[in-house]
Amino acid sequence: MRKRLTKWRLIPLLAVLTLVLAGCGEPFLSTLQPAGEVADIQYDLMVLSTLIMVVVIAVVVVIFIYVVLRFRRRKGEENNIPVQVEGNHKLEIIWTVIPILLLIVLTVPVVTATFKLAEVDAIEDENRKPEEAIVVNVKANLYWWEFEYPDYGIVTSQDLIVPTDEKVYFNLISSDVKHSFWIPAIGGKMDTNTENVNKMWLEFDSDRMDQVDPTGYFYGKCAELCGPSHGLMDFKVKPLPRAEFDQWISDMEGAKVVATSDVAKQGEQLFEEKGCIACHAVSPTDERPAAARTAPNLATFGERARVAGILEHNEENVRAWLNDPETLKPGNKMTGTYPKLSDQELDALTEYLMELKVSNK
Ligand code: HEC
Ligand SMILES: [Cu+2]
Repeated sequence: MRKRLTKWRLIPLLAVLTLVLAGCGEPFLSTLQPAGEVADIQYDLMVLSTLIMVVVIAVVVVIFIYVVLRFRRRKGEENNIPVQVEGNHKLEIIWTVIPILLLIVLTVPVVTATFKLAEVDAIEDENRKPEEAIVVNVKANLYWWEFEYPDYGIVTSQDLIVPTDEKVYFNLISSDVKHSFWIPAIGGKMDTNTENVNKMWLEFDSDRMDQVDPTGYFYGKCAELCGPSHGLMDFKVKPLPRAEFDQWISDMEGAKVVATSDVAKQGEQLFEEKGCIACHAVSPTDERPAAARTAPNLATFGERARVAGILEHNEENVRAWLNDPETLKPGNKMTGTYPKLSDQELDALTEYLMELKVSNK
């Protein structure tokens, strides 16, 4: 009786685990709720392989239980030696052929999908029309992301903006160590390396754009352990219908950010005096080569989903970040590169940064 009770004690533990794991199922961050063609293909492969595994395990367990019960030592038969079998052709053929068949069932769709997902010739295609299939150069850095649109000569960071219902092609590189580009609900992941360019495509299905979070974003992640703040290396993805995307592109192309209020003007001046401008561009048409762009482009900072990819986007958090980035993101590359800021300087810089927007003007 006691023993039985001990076993029941596991139930609350399992219940808590269920609750906690249920939190992993947000539709803007879940591989199990695909929202595009690539994610669909990857999801189907997962379901297929899981099904095969479950069937194999079930069959093995059933046979195992049957054998244990059927051939157990019975009372009064302790000294019986059962028939000793050495080799059985029929059985051996069966348990060799079945795995081969299962592997074929698994291989055909996997290989087909692999080739399909690797179709990126369009990136090099001279006749490619950017208005039909866009290319984004992704540069991963400790611990932030840059997105360059080479067709339009514009650069942004942390928030990836893409059109829906068409293939979006990605060139992936890293500026320091190996990272990995992953948008769980849309597809991936693929490594970003320093020594070569990896290529992939994704598609954002407009029918499933209701899966975004309340502010209109899917969540992206670094999926390769890269340092102490790897878990904080997030980015956000906003899919827009083509017309709105085109509008965003033309806003970006024509963006001329000017500080309006006096405090913001002061902030703008501090931005130069404190050396922020040496790392951060504030114009989306940043013409420096990729290697020279060592910090997030801040042209759209005022309309970002997050501060530094992780904090809720409000003035308090901008201040907190500028005051002490190290506590918020250990090991980041901004810590200690500028003198300690006074309260008044923090206010001015925050006001200036929050005014950096390209749309609605
Ligand atoms: C040595 C280069 C460097 C200097 C100087 C620098 N930063 Fe940064 N900054 C970075 C890097 C790198 C990041 C990305 C950190 C991360 O997320 O890991 C960053 C992140 C930020 C962010 C968050 C960006 C986002 O998209 O959410 C803001 C805001 C910012 N810096 C403002 C400033 C201001 C204001 C100054 C001047 C007082 C400054 N930075 C000085 C390199 C620099
Ligand atoms: Cu990482």
